[in-house]
Amino acid sequence: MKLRHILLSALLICSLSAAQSYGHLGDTMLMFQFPDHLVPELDGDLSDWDIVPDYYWIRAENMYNQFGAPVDLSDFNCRIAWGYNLSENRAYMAIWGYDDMWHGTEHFSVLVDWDHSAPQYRAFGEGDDYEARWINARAQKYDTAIPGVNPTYGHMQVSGKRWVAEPPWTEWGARFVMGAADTFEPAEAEIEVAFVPFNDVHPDGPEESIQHTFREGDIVGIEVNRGDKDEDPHSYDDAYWSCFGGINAWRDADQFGDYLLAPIEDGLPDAPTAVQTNSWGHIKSSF
Ligand SMILES: [Ca+2]
Ligand SMILES: [Ca+2]
Ligand SMILES: [Ca+2]
Ligand SMILES: [Ca+2]
Repeated sequence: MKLRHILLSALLICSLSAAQSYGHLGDTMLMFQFPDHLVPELDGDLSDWDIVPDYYWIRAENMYNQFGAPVDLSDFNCRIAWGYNLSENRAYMAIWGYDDMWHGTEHFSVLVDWDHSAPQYRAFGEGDDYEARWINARAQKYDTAIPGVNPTYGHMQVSGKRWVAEPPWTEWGARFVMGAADTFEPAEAEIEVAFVPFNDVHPDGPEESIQHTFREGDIVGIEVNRGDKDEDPHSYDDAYWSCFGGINAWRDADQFGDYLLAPIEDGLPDAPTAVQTNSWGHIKSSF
């Protein structure tokens, strides 16, 4: 009994110190709970996100620029929301974005740590074998680029763990509402992605990996970054926008923000709109 007491005390101290060292940044945001009949269709049309209240969205004017340029919504503008569905155990993300000069090397980096566990998840400096096993394993960096004038440019990828960015583990739809990538002209786009959450992504595939299970009230770690390079495709110039402003979030998951998995909102519609007839259930049945 005494030993058990000592072990429990040690466990509590460990978990408390882990919570302190892995604590995330900024105010806790909410992740919208989609009821089964309102899960969004992944078609790059965000009208099915109109039911998500304002306070779920992060907007460009509240984002952080790591290179110091002031907010100028005519230079870069966006809004980002997250949701989840318990039956499908999927996370959903919506991005609306505008850039006055959108070209082929600009993409959104979507960083997730579902069990809030990983201080470092990439670029370990421990050799190729270690990197192959652990890069993007305990947290993930998804890079999302919409097909542009050059259609081969569009992609959804996770470095070193290609399978997890492919269906059925990641599904996405995106479209340019105005303009196109690669043109260096003004463009406006909408992106929707659904993620199967993992706590450990193994290089050999889903059978060797560990899925995460969403529960209402849990907290997950998330960051979204988007560099605005404008004239110079090789440089971020003076703008690298992020939702929470953590330095090196591309490598360190303790630099993410927190999202709380919210309960279902009151007053949602009883039935989906016509546009939502082709959602996850249909997509999944094809695998
Ligand atoms: Ca949609
Ligand atoms: Ca710009
Ligand atoms: Ca994790
Ligand atoms: Ca740009």
